[in-house]
Amino acid sequence: MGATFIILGTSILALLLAGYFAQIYLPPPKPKIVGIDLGTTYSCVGVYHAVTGNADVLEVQDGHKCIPSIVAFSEDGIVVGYKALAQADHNPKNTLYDAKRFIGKPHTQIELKEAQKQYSFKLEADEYGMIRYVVSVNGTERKVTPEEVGSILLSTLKEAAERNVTVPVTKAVMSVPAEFDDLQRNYTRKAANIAGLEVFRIINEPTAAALAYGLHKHPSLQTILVVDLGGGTLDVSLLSVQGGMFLTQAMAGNNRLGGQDFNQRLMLYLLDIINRRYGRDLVDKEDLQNLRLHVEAAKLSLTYKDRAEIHLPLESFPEKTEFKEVVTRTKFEEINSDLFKKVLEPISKVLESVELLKDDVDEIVLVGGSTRIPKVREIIQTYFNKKPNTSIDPEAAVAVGVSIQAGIIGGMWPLTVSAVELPSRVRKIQMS
Ligand SMILES: *[C@@H]1O[C@H](CO)[C@@H](O)[C@H](O)[C@H]1NC(C)=O
Ligand SMILES: *[C@@H]1O[C@H](CO)[C@@H](O)[C@H](O)[C@H]1NC(C)=O
Ligand SMILES: *[C@@H]1O[C@H](CO)[C@@H](O)[C@H](O)[C@H]1NC(C)=O
Ligand SMILES: CC(=O)N[C@H]1CO[C@H](CO)[C@@H](O)[C@@H]1O
Repeated sequence: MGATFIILGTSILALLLAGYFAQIYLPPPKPKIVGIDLGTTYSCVGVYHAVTGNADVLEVQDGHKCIPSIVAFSEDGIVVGYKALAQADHNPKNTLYDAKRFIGKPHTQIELKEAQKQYSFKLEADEYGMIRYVVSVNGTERKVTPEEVGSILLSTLKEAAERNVTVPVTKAVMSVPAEFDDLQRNYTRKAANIAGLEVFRIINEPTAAALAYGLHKHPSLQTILVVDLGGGTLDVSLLSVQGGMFLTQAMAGNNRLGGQDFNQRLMLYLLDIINRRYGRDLVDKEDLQNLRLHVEAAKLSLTYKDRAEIHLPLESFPEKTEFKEVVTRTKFEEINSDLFKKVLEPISKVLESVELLKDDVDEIVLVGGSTRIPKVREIIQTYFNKKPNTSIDPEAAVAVGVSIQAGIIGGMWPLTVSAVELPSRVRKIQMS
């Protein structure tokens, strides 16, 4: 026994020393596996750097780190991300998005009809209820599966990673929503395979967010609440973590609450002012689109400023009326106050469903662009009487976490066991 221990001890020491000298004398190893967050609205790729100990989210397109999850079929070929977004207005029928909502998910005819109402592209279902987009380019019709759309996005991310690490990238760890079932996970894997990527592991997005904050390293049992408020959906997950083992305890959400709704409130507020000021409704499509862009910009700047000025010409009004209005943060919060409060509903629901109290939550992790809104943070902080974890850009947190997991699995992180997710059978509670 004793001898075995000694031999083991020496070999670990030798391993450590080898690692130590390797770090000093060898060039840093190339990341072997990339981390990919294939999101509903944005997609990102990251790598873990053993030397700096950081996970970097990589630049994908024209200085942008994450790209919109949009693929368009056009007369110029297939365009992706910001390029697809730029041509969307002129090619709405062939500009495809929301593939993550359809991937690996059978739809009934009624569900298909409901979904079709929301989109300007054409959808159909195959004999198993699997969704396909129907595009028509260069005079020919073509059917495109959600996993093909995913694979085109993944190819773009793969190429960006290859530009960065300057070696071929063929292996990935990916994140998916916690509520994805086996079929949705399999189709996500299929999308990666089409793009020439082998998926080493699929982890849940809330787990990835917790990993980004290093919460897997805490020695004792931790209860972590992950709040993900994006463009159109709110997802709340309660996780238990101990010794790198993650268990999803409860999930709740609202798939009709997010940044778009806050924009819509501001839009209606401004349209009302326009109506009262000029005595007529703004109905011109281009003016409305222009106002929408200004609303989004105003919302973003109200995150770090007290007031935002909206200033745009209304081309459809006599003599190109110059519309000017100052929106204060207080006003923005007032017109959205009922929506902001709704963020707490799924939070209290998950706590209730596992009979935990607010004080039982050790860490709160915020994910998704809309959690940058100061009032949203304040409401969550007041509810728990505890500061949420926000030091990582909430839009990159999942990508950072999935890249850390990729780094661990790729052996970039010696002597650290990778995070393991225990199978969980909890169902997500939908709020409305
Ligand atoms: C449409 O035709 C053009 C010209 O032949 C070609 O470059 C483009 O790739 C085609 N578009 C698609 C989506 O196949
Ligand atoms: C790779 O990405 C990192 C993080 O964005 C950046 O600092 C680095 O310069 C990139 N390297 C190359 C070769 O593009
Ligand atoms: C998913 O893929 C795995 C491995 O290929 C397979 O064992 C499993 O049956 C698949 N599940 C579903 C629901 O398709
Ligand atoms: C408010 C805050 O930053 N809380 C925690 C965030 O996560 C780290 C762990 O990485 C904790 O140490 C912080 O206290």
